[in-house]
Amino acid sequence: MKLHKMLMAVALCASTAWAHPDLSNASKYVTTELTVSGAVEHPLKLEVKDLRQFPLEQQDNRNGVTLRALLDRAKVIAGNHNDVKKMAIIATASDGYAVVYSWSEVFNSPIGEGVLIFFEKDGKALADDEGRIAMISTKDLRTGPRHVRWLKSIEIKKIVD
Ligand SMILES: Nc1nc2c(c(=O)[nH]1)N[C@H]1C(S)=C(S)[C@@H](COP(=O)(O)O)O[C@H]1N2
Ligand SMILES: [Mo]
Repeated sequence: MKLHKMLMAVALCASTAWAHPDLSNASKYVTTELTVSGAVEHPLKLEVKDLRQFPLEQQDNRNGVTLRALLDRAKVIAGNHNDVKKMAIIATASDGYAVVYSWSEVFNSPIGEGVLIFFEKDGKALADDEGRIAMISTKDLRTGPRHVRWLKSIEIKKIVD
């Protein structure tokens, strides 16, 4: 194999490994607490027992709370009327995986209704491959990419001046 082809093969393997969750080490990534921080009036630190205090939402076989409900509680800080439209919501997992939503997507599009932070599947606590707290956007065309296992934090950030 020529060198550049070999390097390309190595790069491809590496990116594939990064794209897929490292399920063989799942137990070391398990999270039990979720923080909500950034541009909010009330930063939150929530364990599953705290998440249960929110209105429970069931979608398919998952039980949890909507991202909307959490952000309503945390109260996004908007200096002026147009600030929210410049905001991103970043959900990060303990293995470094992260996905982004826009404020408008969550609060002013049908996608928002399906963005679920969940802690039960089929009535049972999440297993180590997701647990104990995870997130999914059930209305995405492909739900794999924004299925965040081992959810650790949600940060709200104004990303445009
Ligand atoms: N924490 C974490 N979650 C993750 C990933 C990851 O690397 N780390 N990979 C994502 C990707 S790219 C896909 S396709 C799905 C694969 O699993 P699923 O199809 O069961 O959702 O997990 C997603 N969730
Ligand atoms: Mo993926």
